[in-house]
Amino acid sequence: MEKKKLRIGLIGTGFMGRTHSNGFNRITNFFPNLAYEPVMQAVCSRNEEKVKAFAAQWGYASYETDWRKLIARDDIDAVDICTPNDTHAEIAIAAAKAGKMILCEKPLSRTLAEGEEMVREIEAAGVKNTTWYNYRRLPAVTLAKQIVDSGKLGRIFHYRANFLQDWTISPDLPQGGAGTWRLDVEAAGSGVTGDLLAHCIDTALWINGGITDVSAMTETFIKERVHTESGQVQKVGIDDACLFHCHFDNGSLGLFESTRYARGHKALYTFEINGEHASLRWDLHDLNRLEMYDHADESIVRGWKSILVTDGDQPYMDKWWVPGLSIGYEHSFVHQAADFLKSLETGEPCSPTFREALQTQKVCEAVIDSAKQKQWKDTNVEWP
Ligand code: 4PW
Repeated sequence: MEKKKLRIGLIGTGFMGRTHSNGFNRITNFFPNLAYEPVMQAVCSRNEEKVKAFAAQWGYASYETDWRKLIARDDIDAVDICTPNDTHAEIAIAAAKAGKMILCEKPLSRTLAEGEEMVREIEAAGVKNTTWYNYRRLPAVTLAKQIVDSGKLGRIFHYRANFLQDWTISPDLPQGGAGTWRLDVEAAGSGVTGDLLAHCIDTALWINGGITDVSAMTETFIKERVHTESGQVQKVGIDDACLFHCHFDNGSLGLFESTRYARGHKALYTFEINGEHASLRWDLHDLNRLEMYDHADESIVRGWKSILVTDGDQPYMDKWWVPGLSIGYEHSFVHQAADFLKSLETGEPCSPTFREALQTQKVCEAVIDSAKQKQWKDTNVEWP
């Protein structure tokens, strides 16, 4: 059967441009039953020499140096936004007005107001949309969701998550520009809250449901940095570290921590869920393993068991190798791209939609406000 084509226009050729391109490139070989196939139609970035090389390396048929031109093209069906956060709203809204489907890198936006405008415009245009919260699509994380949904844990009491890094400890690191835009509040919107905790919040909402209110503290350890473009010393506006606790709709308590100042940790994302009958825990550094403690086990063998998620009947694993052989970080993007194509076939939304990603923005904004005002804040999350 001849496949229908989804012609992709990718904007941004940084780290995320590579992960998404790799995702699209691998779909057809590993998900052969999908009715749609991605076509690497065009890639866009301001630097012509770089974008030309990127197009050749990743198999794009053409390139642009102005995103408006890419959006105006008739031969693009879906726009994939991999640019810094300060450009998401403008590009997404223009793409929606041009009738394109949109895939947007996380976080959806810098602020809640920006995200709300995006959701309004995208929903008014009626275009298909999704936000890349890739960690959901790691097989062990999806398995954790399936186990919680099955009711095996019973009533949930606790959800805790960490996302720890150490790459910004040096005061000599500049803010702004390629590579360090995440340190510039103008470009990023926030620090670890939007960049790292947003992942933890997205996974938590998906697995454990709505978050009602939060109490947070943030810290900016390095107060001034040189701006890459102006060369001037500027005040640092981002949160270097953030800790918050919260209530979930289901009555459980949440505890979240993120920092870029945990020496020795590069990208340590972990979560643990404690229920009445069982607990689960997961660690990105051992991403195919899900640990589970089941109180229903016979007492003499009761303990934490380690599930290596590689069997064909576990999530996504019928697509890859044979039981016992692992996949990695990059496959979470392959899975999200494949799920997006599948959603074109079924007509179902591809979660997290912009509206779902907006709920994560609500939590992020409440966290930042709570830390600033030293007060508990309601999130007004609507979940599901
Ligand atoms: O989205 C996050 C990034 O901005 C990532 O998952 C890890 O932390 C890797 O880079 C940053």
